[in-house]
Amino acid sequence: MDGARTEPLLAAQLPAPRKPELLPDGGSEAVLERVPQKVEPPPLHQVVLLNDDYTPMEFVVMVLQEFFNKDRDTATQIMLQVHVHGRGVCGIYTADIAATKVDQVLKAASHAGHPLQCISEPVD
Ligand code: TYC
Repeated sequence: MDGARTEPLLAAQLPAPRKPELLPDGGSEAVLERVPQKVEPPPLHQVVLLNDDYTPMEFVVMVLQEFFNKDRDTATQIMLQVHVHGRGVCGIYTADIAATKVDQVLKAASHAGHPLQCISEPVD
C-alpha cells in the first residue's frame, strides 16, 4: 500500500476553506477598476439614388420625403442633383438600416412601375 486514498473524501475530511486574503489596505474585498471599453463606431453606409430617364420627378421627391424624412425643398434639391449629375446621397446609416432603405425604395418603385435604382455603399 502506498497510502493513496481510494475512498471518496467526506466533507469533514476536506481541508478547511482558506480565509480570504487580506488586501494591503486591510480590507478583504477587492474593488474592480473600471476599464474604459474601446468600442469602434459601426461603419456607415450611404444610400444613393441613381438617375434614369423614366421615373417621374414627383415620384422621386415623394420617395425622398417618405423614406428619408426630407422636407419638400430638400427632397426637390436632391432629386435635381440626381437628375443633373446622375446620382445623389439620400442619407447615411448603419449597414442594416441602409439596406432596409434600399429595399423600401426598390419595392415602392417596382410597385409603381418605375425603373428607379437605389444602392448602398460604404462611406469612406
Ligand atoms: N431623370 C428623371 C426624369 O427626367 C427624374 C429622375 C430624378 C429620375 C432622380 C430618377 O433618381 C432619379 N423624369
